[in-house]
Amino acid sequence: MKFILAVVQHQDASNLVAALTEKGFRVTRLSSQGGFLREGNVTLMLSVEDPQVNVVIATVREHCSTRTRFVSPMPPIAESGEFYPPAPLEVQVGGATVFVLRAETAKL
Ligand code: 2BA
Repeated sequence: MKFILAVVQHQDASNLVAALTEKGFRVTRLSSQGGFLREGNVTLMLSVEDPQVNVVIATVREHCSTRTRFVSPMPPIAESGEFYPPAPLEVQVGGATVFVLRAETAKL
């Protein structure tokens, strides 16, 4: 048994959950937020048998795209009368960040 946590982008989450559910997986969807961009993302939790891990990962790969985001760094403290706007920083987000952990399931 494995426990899978997949951090995905909002834009991909609904299609991914639908695809996983169609394949018979039970999924829990949590609203989460990335520490770096401070933007909302979605964390999916699944508990699956070992041979199913690759099926889940393939489904995630199929539905999650890489996207480019631009982050504006804080401007430096300007000297009097001078202003140098910092160049936006380009960041690649996704497709997905997936963690696979050994697990035991107990349903109470
Ligand atoms: P964020 O923390 O908001 O990160 C968004 C994207 O910013 C990351 O995309 C990565 O490209 C970049 N990034 C993150 N930290 C950085 C840093 N210190 N310096 C430069 N660039 C940085 P992804 O790697 O695709 O991650 C997407 C989201 O997945 C993350 O959102 C976070 O919520 C989660 N995540 C990624 N790696 C994780 C990890 N090791 N542990 C827990 N959550 C993780």
